[in-house]
Amino acid sequence: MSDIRPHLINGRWVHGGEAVENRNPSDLSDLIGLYAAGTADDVAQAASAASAAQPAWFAAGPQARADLLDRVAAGIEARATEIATMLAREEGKILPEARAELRRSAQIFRFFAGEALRVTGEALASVRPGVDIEVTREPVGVVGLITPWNFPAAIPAWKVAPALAFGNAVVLKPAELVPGTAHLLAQVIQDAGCPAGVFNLVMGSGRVVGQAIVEAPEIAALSFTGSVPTGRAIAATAIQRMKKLQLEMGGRNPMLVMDDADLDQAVEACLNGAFYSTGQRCTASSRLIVQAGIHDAFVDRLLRAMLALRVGPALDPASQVGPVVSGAQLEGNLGYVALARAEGCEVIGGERLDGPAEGFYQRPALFLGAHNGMRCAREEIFGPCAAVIRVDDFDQAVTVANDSDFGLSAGICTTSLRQAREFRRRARAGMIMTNLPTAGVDYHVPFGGTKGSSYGPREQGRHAVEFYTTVKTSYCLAG
Ligand code: TXE
Repeated sequence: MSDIRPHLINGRWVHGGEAVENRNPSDLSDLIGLYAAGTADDVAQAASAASAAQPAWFAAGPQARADLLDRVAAGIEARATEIATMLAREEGKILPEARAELRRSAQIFRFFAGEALRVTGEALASVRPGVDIEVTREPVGVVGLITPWNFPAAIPAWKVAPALAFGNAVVLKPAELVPGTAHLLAQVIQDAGCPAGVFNLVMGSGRVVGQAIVEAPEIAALSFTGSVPTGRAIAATAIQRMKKLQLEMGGRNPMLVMDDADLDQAVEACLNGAFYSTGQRCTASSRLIVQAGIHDAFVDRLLRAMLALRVGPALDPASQVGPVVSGAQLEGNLGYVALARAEGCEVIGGERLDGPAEGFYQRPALFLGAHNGMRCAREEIFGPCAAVIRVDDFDQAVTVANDSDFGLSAGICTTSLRQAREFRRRARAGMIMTNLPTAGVDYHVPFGGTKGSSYGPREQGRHAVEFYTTVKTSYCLAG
């Protein structure tokens, strides 16, 4: 029982009855640990503790909140190697990527430490003489945070940090596959002196713990990152309960490679965007829309670079691409590889690979000769697979790019200022990249998309205040 990593509820480490195994996708014989699987009762306790703690946390003022977030940032930095190793071990991301994610998580906490001090309001004269009006921001109360497995540190960080900065209390549920990183993050937050009940961690399944968070009456707002079907299901329940919502879901992000692109730059951007982090990024460049004149040279170069990528264990310094996160995800990816063939693509790569130990290794894949009507080019795969779509000109490229249910990130490789500018205006996506991979964003600016990719206010940067606060308008007749 004591070997089971506990939840953090009301400032205490709480052991649950059930436990789930956390296994390393690079080596299935490596049992990382047993983690408590929460119940609806655990969530009820966490939500009620959060609700009791939240008013004092807001009243403590912005300096106390800024100081805590600063100490959390320092705590993450102090334990960065330990947490990054856990992240690489449980998610399969190679260690340099895991380290970069931890660095970014600390930066996010520091950024929001500053933002705690920068919440602004407005003062206006009323249309009625002698009356003053003040518009101020207040916390929404208790927020429920439901996070995915692909950024086990950074996504919890970019939800927890603004929530706490603006005076909310939190119940966090990490994805089932990656409780270890969240558990270490919870230790850091606890060790930094977070008041009891202000931050709560309940681990476990989406069906039980996630559902209970969505339904808990004390929880006023929900921020979710994950798949489209889960996002839709959460939204349906949350709307019935009038909860504030922020959903970040999938992408099938287009990357245009125009005839005038710098070939080296385009190959590097597409290699990174499509295959780094094993393609498991919602911003991955998974539709490569390539103009006819550069198509063959580009595909030839990209294929050679792709086939040279070293797929291997996350903690092996020689690895450039880690394993797929889970058996179910690998099965899904292999299914899309077979589908791409059945739909008429020439598929290079994509097969399951043997590693030094039993794990979920897959060679990156390109689906050549794809068109935008194919399922293998339209649906989110979330693995190291990219479809290559040949187009004649810029207008066709933009039309194909925008013909998607998603609209998260969109990129263009071109040396033409006119085309780059035109693309920025016409692309229907929340984030536009010129001569850069569609993935890889800064932490101090808004993150989010259009259409099926996102719902509700943007995450990150100064825009995060929209979701994590509510506005109060006060009228005062003096004297
Ligand atoms: O996601 P889920 P999964 C996509 C990607 C991937 C697919 C499945 O295509 O192949 O989703 O991944 C919790 N009520 N993305 O199954 O199920 C769940 O426990 C409340 C894209 O991991 O959406 C986890 O914490 N919560 C994505 C979180 O929701 C529920 C990143 C996400 O899980 C719940 C990850 C419920 N009923 C996957 N059911 C991105 N856009 O970055 C599940 N959860």
